[in-house]
Amino acid sequence: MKMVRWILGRLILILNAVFSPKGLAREADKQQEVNNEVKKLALYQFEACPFCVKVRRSAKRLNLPLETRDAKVSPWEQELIEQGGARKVPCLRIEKENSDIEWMYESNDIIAYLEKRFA
Ligand SMILES: N[C@@H](CCC(=O)N[C@@H](CS)C(=O)NCC(=O)O)C(=O)O
Repeated sequence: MKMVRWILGRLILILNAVFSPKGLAREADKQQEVNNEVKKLALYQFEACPFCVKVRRSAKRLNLPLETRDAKVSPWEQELIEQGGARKVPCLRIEKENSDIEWMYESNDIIAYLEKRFA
C-alpha cells in the first residue's frame, strides 16, 4: 500500500511538472507588491500530496512566490500540530496585518482565499 501511494505520488509530481500552469502576468510594481504580501503566507504541505499539488498549482497560476514548509520534518511538523491544531495538509499560515495568525486547512478554501486576494 505504501509502495502504491509512493508510485501515485511520483506520477502526480511528473504530471504536475509536465502540465505546469502558466503564471499570471502583472506590471513589475504590482508584482512587487504581491511578492511582499505573500511573505506573510506559508504553505505547510507534503511534496506529493494531491491536495497540496492542487494548491501549489493555484499559487503558480496566480504567480505567487509562496513559501512551502515540509510538514513531515521538524520544526514545521510540530508547529503545524501545536499552532494549527492538526497534522493535516495543505494548511496555509496567514499572518494578518495586526500580526494575528490564521491557520487555514482545506485545499478548496485555501485556493478560494488566494484567488479572492490575488486574482
Ligand atoms: N479535504 C482535505 C484533504 C487533505 C488530506 O487528506 N491530506 C492528507 C495528505 S494527502 C493528510 O494531511 N493526511 C494526514 C497525514 O498524512 O498525517 C483537503 O482538500 O485539503
